[in-house]
Formats: sequence, structure tokens, C-alpha cells
Amino acid sequence: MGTAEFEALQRRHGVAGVVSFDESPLGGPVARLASGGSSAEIALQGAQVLGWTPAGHAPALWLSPVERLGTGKPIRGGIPVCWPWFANHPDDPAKPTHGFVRTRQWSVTSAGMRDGAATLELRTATTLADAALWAHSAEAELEVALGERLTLSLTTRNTGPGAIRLTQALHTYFAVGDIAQVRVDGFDGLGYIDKLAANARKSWSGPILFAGEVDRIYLGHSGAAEIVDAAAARTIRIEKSGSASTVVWNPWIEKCARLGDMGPEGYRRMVCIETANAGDDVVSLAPGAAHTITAVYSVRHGS
Ligand code: TA6
Repeated sequence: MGTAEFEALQRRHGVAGVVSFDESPLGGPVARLASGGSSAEIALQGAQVLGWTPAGHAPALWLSPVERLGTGKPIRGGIPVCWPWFANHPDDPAKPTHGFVRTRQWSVTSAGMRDGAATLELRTATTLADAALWAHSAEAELEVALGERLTLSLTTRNTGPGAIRLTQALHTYFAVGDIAQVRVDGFDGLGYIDKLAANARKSWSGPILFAGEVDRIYLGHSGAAEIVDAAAARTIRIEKSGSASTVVWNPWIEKCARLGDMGPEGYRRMVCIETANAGDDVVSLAPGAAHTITAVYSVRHGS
């Protein structure tokens, strides 16, 4: 995106002290939101939140130290938007993992201040060129609202003549002080799909602790979750709507090394808690129907 395009975005959507547009250090266009001492950066590529620093706290999202925008490869970290499917395509594992909108430029549809929050709306829509990947017609709109909390709402509208079966996730990489001292609450008594055990279905009780790779889709989860981060002496709370499943993932040592884009000990400083429609939690949309999945993040001192 050239300077003229930045300037056009700034002219059309910039709001002094609230929303601005410029070039990310990762090499692509970003929107920067500011509100009440909090800040957030959203890449137009993939409508991906790359950073969020709540007022009075250290950054709350983890981001790969080596990624670049515009390479055709999804950025690891922040809040990737997995759409219109989560993980492998249900019928063809050769298709891109986590759908096909993480690497494309979304359009800015609006920006400003609402109810004390700096807001940005971005939109993308399927094209004829996508038919080989997904033979449906749909549009996706992401609203990011930065106030005391960070709220993401992803709305999918079926713009085609046939029904759509949709899975998706806000694949959020939260920053933690040390994964080995993290406890995640909110999943006691739920069933889950263990992706490390051939998708075996199991039951869970108690808090989630980490001493190895974890890759689970918790089912029937519509409540809140909390990341209790002892090393950072803070707690991150995740509330949601429009979602009955949550993915919990940490690659641990061996997969972190295999991925190669997390830095030497990246796994220690992150945990993914992903607000999703995944596993059995599939969204069916009739022609013209819409579905919104919303995640609300807040941070408080103490653990
Ligand atoms: O959401 C967890 C997961 O499906 C893991 O299995 C791992 O593959 C992770 O997503 C990262 O996916 P990505 O395509 O971003 O490398």
C-alpha cells in the first residue's frame, strides 16, 4: 500500500487521538486505536489485531518476533481470524489451515469513537476466485472496539443461494509471564476433543495447567475463561457470545522449535485461548442469515 493509500485511509477514517493509519514495522498497513490509555494495532492484512496494551498493563498479546506482513504467510500471534473454517478444511486437508482470509487485505468500512471505545470495522467477502476453496458466497465483518476492555465481533452473512456450514475462531495468542506457572480456569466438567490423541473425546475437570503440548477443543463452553498468570501477577478474562466451543493451545518445546517462527522459547510466553465455533459447534446459515461471534477481553492485576 503506498503513501497515497495511507493518506486516503487517514483522510477518510482517521480520528485525531483515536484512530490513525500508518505502516507497521512488520511492513504493511495498520490501524492504530487509542482510548483511555489503552492502545491496539490492527493489520489490514487478515483484519488481524497485532497488539493490545491495556492501560496500566504490559502488552496482553504475544506476537512472533520474526514475522513480516505481505509474504503470503499468515502472521503468528495477535488475533488471527480463522474463517470460514477452523483448522483443516472438513473435506480437504490440502486446503489452507484456518481458512483463507488471514493473508488477504480487508477493507476499512468505518472507524471512530462509540460508547467511550475507539472502534474500527473491517470487511472481506468471498470472490469467484475463492470458489475452488469454498463454493459459497459470504461476507465477513470484524468490529474491534478498544475501551477498558478489548471486544472483537465477527459477523458472517450468507450472501449466496444455498445454506452454509461455518466453523471459525478468534485465534488469540495471549502473552503470559511463564506458561509453566499459568492456570486456566473455566472448563471444569466439560467434554473436549483432544487433537493430540487422534481427536479422542474426553472429559475434563479442574483448572488447566501446562507441562507439555496442549491442543484441545472444549465443547459446550459458553461461559467465561480466565488465564491466571502467576509470573506476571495478572489475570486475563475472556467472555464471549455466539460461541459454544473454545480452543486451548500451547505448542510446548518440540512443536515450538518445529514451527520455527516463535523464537527460541516462544512457547513459554504465550497461550492460545480461542473463542470458536469448532468441533461439533458448527454454525448453519440459511441464505441471507447472519451469525456473530464475540470475544471480550479484560486484564486485572493479581493472580
Ligand atoms: O488452534 C490450535 C491450532 O489448530 C494448532 O493445532 C496449531 O496448528 C495452531 O492452531 C497454529 O495454527 P497455524 O496455522 O497458525 O500455524
